[in-house]
Amino acid sequence: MVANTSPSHSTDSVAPVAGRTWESAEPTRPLPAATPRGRGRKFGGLAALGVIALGAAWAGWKWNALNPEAGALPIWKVKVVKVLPHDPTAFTQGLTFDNGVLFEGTGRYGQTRLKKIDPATGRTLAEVECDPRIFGEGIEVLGDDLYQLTWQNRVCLVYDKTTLQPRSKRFSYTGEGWGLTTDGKTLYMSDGSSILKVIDPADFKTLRRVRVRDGRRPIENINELEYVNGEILANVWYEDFVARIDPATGRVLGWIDLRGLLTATERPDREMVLNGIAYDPATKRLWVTGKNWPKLFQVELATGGGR
Ligand SMILES: [Ca+2]
Repeated sequence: MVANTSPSHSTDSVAPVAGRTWESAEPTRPLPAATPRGRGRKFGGLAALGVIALGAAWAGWKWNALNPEAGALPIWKVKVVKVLPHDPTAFTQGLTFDNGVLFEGTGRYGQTRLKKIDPATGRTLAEVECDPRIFGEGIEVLGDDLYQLTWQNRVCLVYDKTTLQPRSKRFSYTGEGWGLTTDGKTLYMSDGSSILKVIDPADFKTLRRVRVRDGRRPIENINELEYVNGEILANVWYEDFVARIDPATGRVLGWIDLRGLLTATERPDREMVLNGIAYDPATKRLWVTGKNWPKLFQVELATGGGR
């Protein structure tokens, strides 16, 4: 299908948010600490070393320390049940299951698409191109609607889940849109920070927020989401570990180790991150994939959660 460029679906009317909002106060994509250059004139050698050490520690804590194996929480390995083909041009931002079909939403301006996939074969059943002015993010099906977040367009588009055609209704929000899932009543949305927002699907108002924490440590860059049996599974940007989160408190209950699903040859680009989790509660099937991955995996958790 052709891209929808009709004025009724324009994203231009969404006004930018003025002022400092609660969301904008969140460190959505913090930059690493600047590398100190040269020798500071105001500091002695020891003081400069201390500043460097503190900066390095902060940067490491922020960026390199998502190391569940060094923590106290249980880690689950997975068993691959089935390997399906996945479109390597799909910059996967959302994956979900509804009524026998996998739904996938992709991102990037001019390349954002929605598709239906046969979970038995990986075959594409239907596909539409979205408005080229949006950068698609997380998707979720609730009732007859398919919700699609956008990265920085600050709008959630709503589609007919059967035809994948856009509806007239849409919602604006502040901040970025990353992942989306549902418990069947409310939506859960991530924005790249450690915050999960609980959203009323009727008006997209935020009902409450929880901060995702492993112990005392906030987990930033929460990405694609999937509600599974009272928990939320969450991709973490650039990580191959999926967090199991208590949606009531944000507490991380454990981690799922998905390292090694693709070989280094199959995954030559650092941006080919794991991003996409879908679950069918009726058959307990769980699928995962990633951005531009050539494969879609049906997996099951290995028993235990031991170390
Ligand atoms: Ca999902």
